[in-house]
Amino acid sequence: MGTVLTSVIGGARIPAGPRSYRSTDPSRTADLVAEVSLADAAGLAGACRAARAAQDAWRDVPAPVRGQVVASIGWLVEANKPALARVVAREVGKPYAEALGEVQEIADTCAFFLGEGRRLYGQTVPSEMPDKQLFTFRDPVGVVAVITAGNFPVAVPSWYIVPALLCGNAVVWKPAEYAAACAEAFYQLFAHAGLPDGVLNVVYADGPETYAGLEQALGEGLVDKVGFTGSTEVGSRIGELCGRHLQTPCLELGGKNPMVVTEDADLPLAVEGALFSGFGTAGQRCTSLGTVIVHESLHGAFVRLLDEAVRAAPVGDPFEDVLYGPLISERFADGFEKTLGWIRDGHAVHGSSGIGRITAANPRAGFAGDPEPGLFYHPVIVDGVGPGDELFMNETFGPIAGVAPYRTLDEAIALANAPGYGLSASIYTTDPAKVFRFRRRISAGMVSVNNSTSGAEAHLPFGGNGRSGNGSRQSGVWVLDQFTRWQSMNWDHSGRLQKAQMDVAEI
Ligand code: UN1
Repeated sequence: MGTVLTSVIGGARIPAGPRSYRSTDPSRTADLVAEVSLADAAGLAGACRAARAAQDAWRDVPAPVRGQVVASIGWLVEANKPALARVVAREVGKPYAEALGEVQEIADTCAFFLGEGRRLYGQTVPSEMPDKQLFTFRDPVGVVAVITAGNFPVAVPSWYIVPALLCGNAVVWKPAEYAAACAEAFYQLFAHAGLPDGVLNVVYADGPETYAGLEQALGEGLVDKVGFTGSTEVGSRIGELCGRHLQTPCLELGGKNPMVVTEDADLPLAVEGALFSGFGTAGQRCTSLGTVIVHESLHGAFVRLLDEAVRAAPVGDPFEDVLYGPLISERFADGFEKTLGWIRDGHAVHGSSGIGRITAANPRAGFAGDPEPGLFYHPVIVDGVGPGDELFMNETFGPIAGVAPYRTLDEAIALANAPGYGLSASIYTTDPAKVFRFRRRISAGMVSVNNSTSGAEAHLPFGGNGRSGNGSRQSGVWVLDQFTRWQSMNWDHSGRLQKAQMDVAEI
């Protein structure tokens, strides 16, 4: 590659610092995709200062005009869809077809918020006094700090950045360093859409420096809203930090997303859904399936069919027609090794010719003889998990799914709620009464009926409860409440001093 990517602050590249990160291709880890210079805490705080300076003018740009900028971003993304998807598939190992879908999600988000520029409605509200009018206005919060993971390296950032900009905020974005090439390609498209300098800043940094920089920026009053997508552990630290500064961040954290299969379900459809939700994207979505909770009458047949489907699923080169590719980076592979360590004796393990890294007989097409096998893992089904197991209770982020049998629907719902996450949940059933009981009693921000736990559309509220977040919702009109604050105004044109609660009009 030769060049080292550096952070963009106030429209200018900052000089490369002493520390850097090498982002490699997870399909062949010897191949460098991007080398990125890591900023320190002061760099992140400096970016927040630049954002603060730029926001003043950006907030005055009329919202419909900001909407036009968002529209331009959407067109640029559409026009560069294959190129951006290739970077995503290469750097984080996502199958190319899924990577195209991910890029489409940015364009969809832009299409939605283009219209919102002309609809950033306030209200006119009647007053209790005559000749007095009340109004509400949405105002930008100011500077938004966005910290994102690399499993959706371009779509998830767009869920924050596009509406934040549309609402008149300036943004400091800290992408995952192991998805730096994706971040750079994404930034280039935004930069060509006519954003003024400093309105979107990109800071490449590692976790500890990001936390320290955020602490400094919050202390100096340079950040007004934090948006974070990542692990529950880091999210709770960020939540604590924001709380000290009286801020409520937007937190989109882990999931242990259950799928309940009732006795009347369409079994092949449920198996197909479990295959996609559990093993698609190598299980590396926050919405990926955690545990399938199957009625005891179908349990044996379900495990057999899922096992067959998983064994038949192609795993390998993300540019081939595969169900999933490698894990995203060494860090994700290390995390998954830990998960595999949780599988204790006493559980029936199905799913493939082995547990762990795929080395011999590597299924990647066209890479034969490659000395570096890549971060490919066998799919694993663990039957008979329950609330006593780490695997049942915690997010795994890898190609693994647990299975637990149940007798009554209420028992299934209790099992589904037991891990205490609350992002997405799915039920396969043909009985509407079960659908509505499940919907009411499950703790989940998103419920699917006869569909995968993953695959939310870009204009529905996205977010979770419990260990999955702090109740904030992204996407659609709901996210406007994250990136704007309501201001009320009363205007008295009576020519007298009318006092609220004291001068109520008589009839
Ligand atoms: C995530 O993994 O952080 O619903 C987001 C889905 C995707 C987004 C997942 N549209 O599966």
